Amino acid sequence: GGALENLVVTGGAGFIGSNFVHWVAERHPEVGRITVLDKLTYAGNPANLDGLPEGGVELVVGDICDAALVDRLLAEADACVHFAAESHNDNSIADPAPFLETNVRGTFTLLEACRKYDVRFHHVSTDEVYGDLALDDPARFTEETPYRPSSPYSSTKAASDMLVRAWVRTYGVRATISNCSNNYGPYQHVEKFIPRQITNILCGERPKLYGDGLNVRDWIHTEDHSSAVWEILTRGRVGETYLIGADGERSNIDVLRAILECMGRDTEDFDWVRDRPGHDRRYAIDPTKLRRELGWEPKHTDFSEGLRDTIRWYEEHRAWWEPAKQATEEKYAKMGM
Ligand code: NAD
Ligand code: TDX
Repeated sequence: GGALENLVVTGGAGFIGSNFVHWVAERHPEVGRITVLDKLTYAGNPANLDGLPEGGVELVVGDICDAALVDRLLAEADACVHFAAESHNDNSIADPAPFLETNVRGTFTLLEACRKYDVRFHHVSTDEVYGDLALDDPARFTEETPYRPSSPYSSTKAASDMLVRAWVRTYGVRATISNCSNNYGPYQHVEKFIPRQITNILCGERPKLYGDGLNVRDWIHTEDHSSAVWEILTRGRVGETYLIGADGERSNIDVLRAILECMGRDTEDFDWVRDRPGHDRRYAIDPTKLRRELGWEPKHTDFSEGLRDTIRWYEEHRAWWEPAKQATEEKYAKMGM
């Protein structure tokens, strides 16, 4: 395809989107301009975009459901990478409405503008669209696995994936989709599992483990997610779906004990709390297609090292996460979690 002179990144002030903007701005100066479109919900923070190379990145504060704004930004874009979403399962159980709005109607609004201006579109999605696997099932998810989402969050992500596929087939929109496993790394909101436990310990609170703690997540460092999205955006085949994962399956209790150990705490020093309703048991990604077709390889293959660096990042960035901590824990307290 043509040069990427103007890249629009939705949700670029959130966890994965901001990591992606840093990754691109630092490694691909040939991308002339990056326009971040972000509503700055509770999950978005303009500070996530601090420290970027001068001049190349502009933050537009706005909603992906605002058709006039989206039309104006995409009229000038070569490509759009779509990270913006309501992203947290527990919030979707407490109040699903914003998930329908942002994840479904927001994606529809972007697709309509990409259709109008023939903008290359990359849709960032999740492995959760495939539902869950049993702990003893040797299978992993592939691009052929049927959709079977469990939560309000994952069902709205599944719906958005379906819209993208339909816009490709019906209107010839030049789009790709990626479904990635659980990310960890810097700038992740304190509502999510790993940052919540690290910051609980740093606040003198006990970590909180749901259910029996045996649920399995397939962890990938967010920097490896960024490199995979870049490969798909620049070299992937239009109309295709690529699964992104880095062979990082681990039970929640193992991850929690690794955090406790790394922070010099007793590995039993945590609370068991009530389980998430509908809690998916296990996710696992088979990333063969991405590796074979695009030659992608993860760099962060040592989970304990990635976890140690992440713990250090939260230790050194208290001012970044402290303002969100109390409100997050109040939300959890209301849910009994
Ligand atoms: P996040 O919640 O940290 O960030 C989401 C960002 O989107 C925030 O900056 C928020 O302000 C913005 N946003 C929300 N609604 C918006 C709207 N209506 N208009 C404009 N901006 C809006 O989420 P994240 O964890 O960085 O996830 C990013 C994407 O990656 C999501 O699409 C998510 O489904 C997907 N994903 C996440 C993971 C994970 O482990 N976190 C794994 C796979 C896929
Ligand atoms: O305090 C907690 N205790 C706990 O045991 C929290 C917050 C979570 N958990 C468990 C639930 C999950 O089994 O840890 C696991 C991970 O939980 P989350 O961080 O909420 O992630 P998950 O529900 O797996 O979804 C994440 O990965 C897929 C992202 O939030 C999604 O956006 C992404 O699509």
